[in-house]
Amino acid sequence: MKLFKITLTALVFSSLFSCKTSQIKSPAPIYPIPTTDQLAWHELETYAFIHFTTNTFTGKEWGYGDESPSIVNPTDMNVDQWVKTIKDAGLKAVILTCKHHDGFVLWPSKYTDHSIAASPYKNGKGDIVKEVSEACKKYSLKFGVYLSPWDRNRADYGSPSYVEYYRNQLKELFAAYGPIFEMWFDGANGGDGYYGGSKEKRKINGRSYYDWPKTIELVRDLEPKILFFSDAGPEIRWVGNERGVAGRTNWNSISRDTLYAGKAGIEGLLNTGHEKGKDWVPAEVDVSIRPGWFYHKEEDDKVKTPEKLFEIYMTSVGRGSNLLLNIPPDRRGQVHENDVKSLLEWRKMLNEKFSNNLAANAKVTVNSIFNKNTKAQNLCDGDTKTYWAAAENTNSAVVELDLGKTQVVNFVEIQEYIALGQRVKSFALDVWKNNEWKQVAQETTIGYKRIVEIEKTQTSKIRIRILDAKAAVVLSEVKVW
Ligand code: FUL
Ligand code: CA
Repeated sequence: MKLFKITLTALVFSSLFSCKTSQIKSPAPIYPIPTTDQLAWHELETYAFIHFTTNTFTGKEWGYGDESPSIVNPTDMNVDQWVKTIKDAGLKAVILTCKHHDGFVLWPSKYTDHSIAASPYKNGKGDIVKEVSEACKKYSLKFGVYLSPWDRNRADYGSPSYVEYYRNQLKELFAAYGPIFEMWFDGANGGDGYYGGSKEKRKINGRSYYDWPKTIELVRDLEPKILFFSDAGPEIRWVGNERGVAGRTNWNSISRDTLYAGKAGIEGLLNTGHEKGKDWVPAEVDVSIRPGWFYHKEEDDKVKTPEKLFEIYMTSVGRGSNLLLNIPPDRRGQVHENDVKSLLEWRKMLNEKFSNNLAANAKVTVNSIFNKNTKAQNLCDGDTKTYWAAAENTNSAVVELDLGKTQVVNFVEIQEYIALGQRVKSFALDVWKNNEWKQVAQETTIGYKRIVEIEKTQTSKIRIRILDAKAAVVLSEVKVW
C-alpha cells in the first residue's frame, strides 16, 4: 500500500513537471478521429481472408445448407502451410470464415451438429478454427473471424431463437479462440435455403432482425478491443465493391446513422466516405485472389497475377484503405501452388518498388509551420509518430523536397497524421523539369496513406501543393520511390 502511494505521488509530480517544461501546443484535432485500436488497424494495411467450408468440396459459392458434413474431407490438410504462405506474402493478419451462409461451422460447436465434428476430418476430432488461430500465434499474425449472420441450414432462421443461436456461437468463438482483432459481419441476408428441410425463401428485416447493438455489446464485453466490420461499421466499413477498388476520393469519415448492414444502394457512399461524416469508419477493401471466394479447380488458371495484385494494392492501400485479400485453400486443404506463386511474386514486386526511398535524405522545405516542434524535417524521418503541421488557420500549403541529385521517380507516398483527423481535400504534385515546375498529378484525399504513381521521370526536386483542406495540414511522412 505504501509503495503504491509513493509511486502515485511520484507520478503526479513528474507529470506536472513535464507539463511545465514542455508547454508546447499541438494542433487541435479535427473530428472525427480514430480510436487507438482503429489507429493500430490502419497500420496493418494488408491481411488475408480465408474461405473454406462445404463449398470447397461441392464447387459452390453459396451452399444451400443441406450439404452433408461427410463431404468435408481434405486429403492432405496443412493449416500451417496456409498461414506460412500468408506470412511469407507479408500479410499481417488472417480472417477465417468460421461459418459461411451454408451454416456449416469449422469448430466443434456445442450448439449444432452441423459442424466439423460430424465430418471425417480427424475422425470428428478436428477444429479448424483452433488450428488457424494457433498458427496465427505461431507466425505472429492477428486473428479475426467471419461468422455469417445468414444461415441457410438452420430451421429457425428468421425467428428470435436463431439470433440467440448466433450469439451463443459468438460467445464460443470469443471464449476459446482469442485474441480476435476483427469481426466480419456479412451483409448478404435472407433468400432461399434448406432451413432444416423447409426449403423455402425467407425474408428478414435487415435493419431490426439481428439487433446488432446488443450483439456488439455482448462481444465487446468478451473482447474490448474488437473492431467490427460491416456495411455500417461501427469501426470498419465495407468499401462498396469486391473488385479491390477504394474511392479515389476516400474519406475515413461517414455518418453511421445513414447506414445499416445490408442497406441497398449505398455502394457509392461507402466507396468514398463523406467529407462531412460525423464518425471515423474507414473502408476495408475485400477481394479474392481468384474469381470466386472459394476454391474451384476450374479457376486454377484464373489466379490474379502479381501485376493485378499490385494494381489492387494501389487502389486499396494506395488510397488509404486496408486490403483484405482472400486466399481460399483447395480440396487437399492447402493453398494451391498457383496462388502461392502469385502471392510471393507480388510481395517481391512490392519490396522492389518500395525499397529505395529517395526522400530519406532529402532537404525538405515548407511554406509554413505550426510551431518549432512540427518542423518540415519530421516528414522524412521515417517515423509516423512525428509530423509537420502547417500554420494554424491555413487550408493550403507547399512542401518541397530536394533529392540532392537527379533520380528516376515513379511513386510519391504521403501520409496524414490521422490521429488528429483527416484534412486534405485536394493536392497536386509537381516535378522539377527543364528549370521549371511541371504538374504531374492532381488528386483529392490522402488519409492514412496515399501512393500516387506518376509516369517514370528524371528529376531532382518534387513539390506537393496542398490545394484545399478542412483545416491546417498535418502530415507525418512523405516518401519518394
Ligand atoms: C459476401 C458473401 O456473400 C461472399 O460469399 C463472401 O463471403 C464475401 C466476402 O462476402 O457478401
Ligand atoms: Ca515523421
